[in-house]
Amino acid sequence: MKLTVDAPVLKPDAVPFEVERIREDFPILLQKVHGKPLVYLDNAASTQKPQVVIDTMTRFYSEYYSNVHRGVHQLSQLSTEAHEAVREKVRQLLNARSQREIIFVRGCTEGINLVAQTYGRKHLQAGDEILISAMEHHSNIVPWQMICEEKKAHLRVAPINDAGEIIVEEYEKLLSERTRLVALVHLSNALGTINPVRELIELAHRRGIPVLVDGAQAIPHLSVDVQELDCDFYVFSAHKLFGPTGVGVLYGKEALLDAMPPYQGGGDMIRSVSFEKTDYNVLPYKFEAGTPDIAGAIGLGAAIDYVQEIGLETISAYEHDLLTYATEAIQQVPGVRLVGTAAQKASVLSFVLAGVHPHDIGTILDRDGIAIRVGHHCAQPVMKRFGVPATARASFAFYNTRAEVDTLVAGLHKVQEMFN
Ligand code: C6P
Repeated sequence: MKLTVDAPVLKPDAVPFEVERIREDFPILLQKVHGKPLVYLDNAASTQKPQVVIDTMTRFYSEYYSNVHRGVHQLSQLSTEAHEAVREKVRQLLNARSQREIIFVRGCTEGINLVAQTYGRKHLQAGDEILISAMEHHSNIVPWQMICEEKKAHLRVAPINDAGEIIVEEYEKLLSERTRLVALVHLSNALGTINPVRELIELAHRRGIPVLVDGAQAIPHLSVDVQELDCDFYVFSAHKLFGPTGVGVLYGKEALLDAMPPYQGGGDMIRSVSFEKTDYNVLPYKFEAGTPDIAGAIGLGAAIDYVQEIGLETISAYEHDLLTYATEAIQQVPGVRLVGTAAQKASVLSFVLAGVHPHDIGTILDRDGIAIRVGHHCAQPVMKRFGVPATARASFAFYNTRAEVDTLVAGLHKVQEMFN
């Protein structure tokens, strides 16, 4: 059976997408690997950086570097302004109501841990439940297991079908009067499934249960509106959005964040400190202890500007076309089985090749300059669900081309010939 994917199509009035022009913005794409032009198809692990992000961070360090929120001197004023301007860019990107709802964290993983250790610690009691899905990344499993263990609460898991879609009726049945929070991935890194998060959130809200959405993979591919989704928390990492490593964002509804205890203690998160008592700072600073990753945040700002200039709808449409092309092309390779065949997918092609271990696929493709990820993708329960120890995963960004897909498919034919 040939799989096709349903997703957005280019609007007739959309600006034509000049991928070759776009590629010139990413210096690393000119690299050769083992003497072959780099074909970078590991974007779900991390994306490459446009020159403007690199330059913006260099300018910060060479022209106005200083700590933030602490100095009256000019450099500190400039760096504080630049840092806080990014908070506003993130607010606009997510369409959050207020900058107070935008917390800078180290990344998606820290954002989820923050919610587990503050909201979870405050609200969970013995016998309570946290509901996740069977397609979560370890980052959206382990923090909940840790807090559940501490509080003697239970982790419940909504099952997925053979295509890699959450079974909504089963999910609904698992929403109980003991459920204190639902945590779901927006776009699966291991399967490519786009979850119907709006619908899943509404089902939880009908029972008064808040929902955290793991947006690690969605943010570079889909236009996200937290007010429209009505999610209670949304997390993502800058490095998957063409920005630097070391910084990410936790969005939370103001009322929830306000009622949560702080995460870490230290500088910046306080209003006043004495040995007897500490008063905490207002949002968002209450959750930002210590010197933040200032350069990282400034780089994220440049990445957001870059992506928004192209437009997330344009990006989604281009990538949908590329994924459709790749999905059809890869199925021409004898012995390929796709893992993750949801009707709604984006940017990820996970597969196995009969008689070949995924690590061999990855190693052989690398010799031809093709970078994919092989392994469990930090989603071991997903591998177990599909009865495979690992998969090979090609993951796309808007700078990838049909010609690169052809190179991947040719590489897979070569692997197939070598092993069979
Ligand atoms: N997935 C991948 O190759 P961090 O590491 O905090 O930036 O992101 C964690 C994370 C959380 N949720 C999802 C759905 C993810 O895909 C990831 C990161 C990478 O698939 C690295 S394991």
